[in-house]
Amino acid sequence: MRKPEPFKIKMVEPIRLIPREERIKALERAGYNPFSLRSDDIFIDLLTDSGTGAMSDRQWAGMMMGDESYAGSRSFYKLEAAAQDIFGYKYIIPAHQGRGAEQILFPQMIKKGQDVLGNMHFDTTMAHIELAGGHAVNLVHERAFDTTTPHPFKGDFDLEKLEDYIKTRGVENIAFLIMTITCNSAGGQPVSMANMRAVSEICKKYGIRVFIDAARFAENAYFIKTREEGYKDKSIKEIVREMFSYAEGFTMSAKKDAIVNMGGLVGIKDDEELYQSTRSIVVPYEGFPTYGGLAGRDIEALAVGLYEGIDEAYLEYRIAQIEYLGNRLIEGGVPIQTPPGGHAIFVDAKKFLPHIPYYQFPAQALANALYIESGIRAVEIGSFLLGRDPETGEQREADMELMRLTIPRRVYTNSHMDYIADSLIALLDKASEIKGVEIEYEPKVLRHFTAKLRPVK
Ligand code: P71
Repeated sequence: MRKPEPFKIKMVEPIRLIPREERIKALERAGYNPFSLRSDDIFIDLLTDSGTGAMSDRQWAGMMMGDESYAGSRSFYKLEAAAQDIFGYKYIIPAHQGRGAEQILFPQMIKKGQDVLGNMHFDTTMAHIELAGGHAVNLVHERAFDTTTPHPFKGDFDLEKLEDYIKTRGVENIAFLIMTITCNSAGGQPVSMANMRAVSEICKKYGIRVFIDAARFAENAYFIKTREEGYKDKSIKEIVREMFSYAEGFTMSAKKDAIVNMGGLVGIKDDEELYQSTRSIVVPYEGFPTYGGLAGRDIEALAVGLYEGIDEAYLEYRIAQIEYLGNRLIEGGVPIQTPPGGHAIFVDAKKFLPHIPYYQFPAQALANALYIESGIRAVEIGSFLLGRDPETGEQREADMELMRLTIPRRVYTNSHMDYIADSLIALLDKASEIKGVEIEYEPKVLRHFTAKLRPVK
């Protein structure tokens, strides 16, 4: 029997589906880029799971207890104790969000021209690596790109590729390695404990430092518990502790698995020198090291949210909801990355719209069609997001053209999931009428946020 949500609803936020004619106009005004839509024009918002979760009554109560002291805030010490307890790291520094954490840690560790190895870097992470003069190298296993064949850990590194790369490129040209758990860009796919352990052993052998991009660490831990041999009787906390034992530090967007609307963290296991230098860099960029760009009340909510995010009953509900949507889509014949990921369903737009080439951004075209069809906002994770080669200016072709249906935490019910599935299944019949899009205007860095597009004639 399927279990219901492990919470009841205390407050609601009305949403409204505006008429189709208005949706057509709203999308035109937005330059055919869902990022530029106004939220009032959206019925169900699946742009991101980042900062869009619903906080609990306990988190809201915590907000009232926030200590707004500029330095030495009581709320900071509560957060520090929670993070030390969960991750087993000595040093914790708050930041305003994930990219704030990246911005204070990465430039210290990258020399110009060095590579940063990863399974698959997320776009803001890649941008911060490139801004610091480095190159982001993806070493995820090939099977991640085959959306139709399921595998329990599609976020895994290809260990052979990793070791070959280190040998040919030379250790001196590698700044560090970062494991993104779960692997967002591959479809919210988890990395197995065995893979994390092996990556860490390879890096130890060559003297390469290992970090974690911890945005969705709790969802990754739940997948290890339910899919990997030897972990079913371990608690989520025990699994998290082991995962983090394979790295020496992490950056974390707390807007995902810690279920807050704003926040981030840097964690450092025991390297006092790195901690001291990070503490001094955080001051000019984010603020005093006990608040890191956050209000005291945000820090209280984060301290509570870290524990709620690793609660097993919550994680069971969370992963089951994504799976429910995924299974409905599979039954309806919609091509998706299989198995369903931890935070989103990734629709394979190359398969959904085989007539649209990568340079006309099939997943963007599909997201636009879905908005017109039913007021749902999804997001493109493909060539449009990947952007141009910084050296040649050529449009890069992504390995996958995906449309992400990202599910906010504790926000929508399964009847919303049914509406999403019905809408996309209905679009299958109209797929051949959907046209590609081309760029009218684009900024240089992270263009997908503000670019303007138009449908191809
Ligand atoms: C996501 C986001 C947030 C986002 C980014 C771009 C467009 C729309 C929404 C952010 C991540 C992430 C990983 C693995 C670091 C960040 C940056 N993801 N690592 O997936 O997924 O964190 O947003 O707090 O700065 O929608 P930040």
